[in-house]
Amino acid sequence: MAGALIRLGVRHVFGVGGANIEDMFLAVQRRRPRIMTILGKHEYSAGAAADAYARVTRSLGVVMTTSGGGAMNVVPALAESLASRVPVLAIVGEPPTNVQGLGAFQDTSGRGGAVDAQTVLRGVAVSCERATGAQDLPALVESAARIAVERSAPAVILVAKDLQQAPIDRAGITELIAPIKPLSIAADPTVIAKAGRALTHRPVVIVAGDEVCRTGAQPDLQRLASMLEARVTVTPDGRAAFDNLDPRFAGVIGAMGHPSAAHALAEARVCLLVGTRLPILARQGRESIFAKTALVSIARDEPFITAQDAIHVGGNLVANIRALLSELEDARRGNAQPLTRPPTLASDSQIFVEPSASFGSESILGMIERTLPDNAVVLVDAGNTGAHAIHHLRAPRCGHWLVAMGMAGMGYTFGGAIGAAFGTGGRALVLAGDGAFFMHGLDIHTAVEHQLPISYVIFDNRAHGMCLLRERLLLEEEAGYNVFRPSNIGAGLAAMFPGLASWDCHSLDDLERALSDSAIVSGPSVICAHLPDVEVPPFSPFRSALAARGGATGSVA
Ligand SMILES: Cc1ncc(C[n+]2csc(CCOP(=O)(O)OP(=O)(O)O)c2C)c(N)n1
Repeated sequence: MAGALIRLGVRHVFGVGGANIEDMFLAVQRRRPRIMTILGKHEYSAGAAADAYARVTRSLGVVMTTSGGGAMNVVPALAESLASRVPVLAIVGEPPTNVQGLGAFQDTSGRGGAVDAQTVLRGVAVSCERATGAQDLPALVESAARIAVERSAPAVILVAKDLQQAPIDRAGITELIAPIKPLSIAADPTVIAKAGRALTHRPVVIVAGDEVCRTGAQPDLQRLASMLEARVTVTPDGRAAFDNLDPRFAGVIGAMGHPSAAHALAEARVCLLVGTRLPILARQGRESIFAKTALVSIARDEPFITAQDAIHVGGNLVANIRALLSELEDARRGNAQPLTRPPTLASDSQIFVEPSASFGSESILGMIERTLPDNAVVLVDAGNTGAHAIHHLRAPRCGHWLVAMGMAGMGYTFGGAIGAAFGTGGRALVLAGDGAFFMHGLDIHTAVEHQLPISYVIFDNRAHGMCLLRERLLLEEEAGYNVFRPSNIGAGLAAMFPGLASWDCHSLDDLERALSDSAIVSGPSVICAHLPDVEVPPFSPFRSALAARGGATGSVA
């Protein structure tokens, strides 16, 4: 099985060991440095690492867990991978066959009243196979990997301990037949032609999503935007789909978005969705505009919204953008008169507001942005912190922007950063709230262990900030469970992990010093920003509630 992983091109496997998966861990570790395991502190984080590794390398992520608690802990990570369409292979151990259903330790065989891991994991994967014989195990790994990559989703194999230990006939193992690639379904040329005709109207606004980044379609999107003379907006998780400094860039669309993106959409006659299904956070507040604009979509899956005469070009994104480009080029050549009129590019002054002087999320992110390497991976966690980052921080120009929008599970960034750092070899930046840190932050230990280049910034507002604001602004009654006593996360981590560079910051001066000191740290570092208030982030439900009360933006006492 470890050999099959090597043949598949897998170099890092993430997981947590245990009695029913230890043989598999050993088999992988024996093959170092061709392949190695990275021990996570929780199976959710190991799964998130595999998920982020797959997103940044555009290849397969692998996670391994034991049965029982290990198998159950990986569920939320696979759920994120399924909802966000990320190819992950999970290899999950099971107790020896002869004791399954007979009170075996961590029994998840579904026999004798035991929990059935296959039933549970089927709900968060496109395939979940239980191995029945040792000889077929390498083939099982390869076929599950093929399903995961081709369908861009998680696949699981359950392997009993005795099968992991059984000798097999090596001569009987077949080599991997063909390299595995995502399924590439060519679009119907008549649909491409129809899309081309719809796109002759002006102005066009593009809404670009995360699939653009995941398939490396940015250069093709750039060409498409120029050809259509379109303004480009991005979804919250698709910030790296288009150069944020390009004059065509009109900002983020949806609940955490910018007025400039809403204006570009309102002005458009045609809206072209590229690599997004437009989930609710990407369309919130703009539903009525989408309903009356001609809609063309080009993405693997159909959009969640419908409009009259909407056109969907499904299948392989890059191939389909290229087909559309040549269709548009042909149409342009066939027309003596140019079909387009020059775009009127509105000023982007509404996109990026100058950071305010006070010590708040906006000014902190402004300062961080100036230190961000162009090729960094930015990982944005849930809550107010996520909303602020999505609104205020530019995506690095040739880096990655990861937001676990599938499940929006707090704490994804801590495991995710481990996978991102191994996947790219470059710097990862984690932006997370104190609540997210308390959930999964101890995977910083993994970064310390491997001296990974990860910069953690924890926004400590002593609360589950977003939930507190929901109470105050939307429920209009505070039940008193979302506020925490103060803590010193920076000092705490420095004491806990000898040698870890870590700061507690209470002002912009503190932050400036910490950022400049952290610039020379090659491994992990932590900055905990102690926010004076729970701020109201740029999140439309909160802003609307405030406006309805006639209140100002900022913080709510
Ligand atoms: C795993 C999980 N549980 C619960 C939630 C619901 N939730 C959304 S935001 C939030 C609070 C986030 O607090 P924190 O990480 O401190 O960030 P802040 O909002 O304060 O910036 C919660 C509990 C979630 N998104 N994920």
